[in-house]
Amino acid sequence: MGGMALGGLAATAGMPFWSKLALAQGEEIVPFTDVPETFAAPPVVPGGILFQDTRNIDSFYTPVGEFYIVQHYDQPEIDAESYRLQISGLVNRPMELTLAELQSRPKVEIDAGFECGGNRAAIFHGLIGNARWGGISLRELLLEAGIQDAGLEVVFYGADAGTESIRDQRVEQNFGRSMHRDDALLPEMMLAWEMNGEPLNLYHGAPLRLIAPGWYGISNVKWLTQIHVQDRRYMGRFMARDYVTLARRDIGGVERWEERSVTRMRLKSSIVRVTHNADGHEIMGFVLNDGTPLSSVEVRIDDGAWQPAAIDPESTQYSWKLFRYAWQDAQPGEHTIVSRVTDANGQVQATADQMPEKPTRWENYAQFPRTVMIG
Ligand SMILES: Nc1nc2c(c(=O)[nH]1)N[C@H]1C(S)=C(S)[C@@H](COP(=O)(O)O)O[C@H]1N2
Ligand SMILES: [Mo]
Repeated sequence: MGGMALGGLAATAGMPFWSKLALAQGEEIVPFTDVPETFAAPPVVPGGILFQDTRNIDSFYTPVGEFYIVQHYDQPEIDAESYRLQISGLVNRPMELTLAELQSRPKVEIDAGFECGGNRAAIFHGLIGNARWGGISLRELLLEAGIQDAGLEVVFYGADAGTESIRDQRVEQNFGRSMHRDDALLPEMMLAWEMNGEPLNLYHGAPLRLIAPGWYGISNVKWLTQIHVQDRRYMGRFMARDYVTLARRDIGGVERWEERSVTRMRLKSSIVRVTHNADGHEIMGFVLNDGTPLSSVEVRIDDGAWQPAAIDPESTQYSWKLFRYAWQDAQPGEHTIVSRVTDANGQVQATADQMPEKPTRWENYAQFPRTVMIG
């Protein structure tokens, strides 16, 4: 599975690992007692936000119609025929490319899962999805354009715009995000026009978006129309003011309030569903992180010991990793269940108590205890 170290994880033989995910006959979902009975994911509506009902996750690739949707301005409808991607700034060969010209370059495909940096417990972490993206290498395009040595920052602008205020000045501004050139030149960064084998739809950024594998959703600029290379930091709202995590951290031995742009995903797992059939109970969940190999995912029931869960072997470096755990001899009554993931660097998913003091809503990666009722 994509070079991941998975020491200690149970292997499964026979049936494809996730063939059990879709409910088999006689299998039922065990109700979480922490989910209100009225809780339901909203329908897809133009301009709206969509989150997944994570209890329904039953496939490695999230169906396009269930993949969460977030944007901060409108959803611009771009005519694919007249579409141009502009590459400007500190490049030797500025370019304006049609979709056909982009698509004539060597195609790359990558599995990438991501979550909104504002994902949260109140919606059971439903701002997540995992898809197979098809497009071209950003690195190859930047090299073709001749990115100059002085070009330290690569800015990605979307076609969507809104009014922004800075002090008392109000201006019309496009959505924008940026990356240091070293990040933009990473081989996994891509410009995608395809999602799960289908042309990108309006909601997910048609005709072209940035896919930054291992980064929070915010970095994956939809409706991409311009890539601009400059010699200094880009200070737009979504880099410098919004999606900025304020957290109390040790900065070289001094405790300070650090303000950091939301970029790479932090190590996180969560249980999303419990099922029951003739063989017993099964707990499942997902892991998202920055692509660092994992060493284990574990599940704990009530005050029991941490038990290893099995990771879907379909997982790849930047995909989400679904996991499952066979819960033997579940006793009737209410139980608290929680998961934690450990990466190959020995980093362990934090408990809520171990999280830094973090008054902003971004980056909710703490262990997430759930409660279920066994009948
Ligand atoms: N152009 C543009 N791209 C954007 C946004 C946006 O508002 N405008 N929102 C970002 C945020 S906050 C998230 S979480 C992801 C969501 O991508 P999705 O809707 O395809 O799931 O898109 C990102 N890309
Ligand atoms: Mo987001």
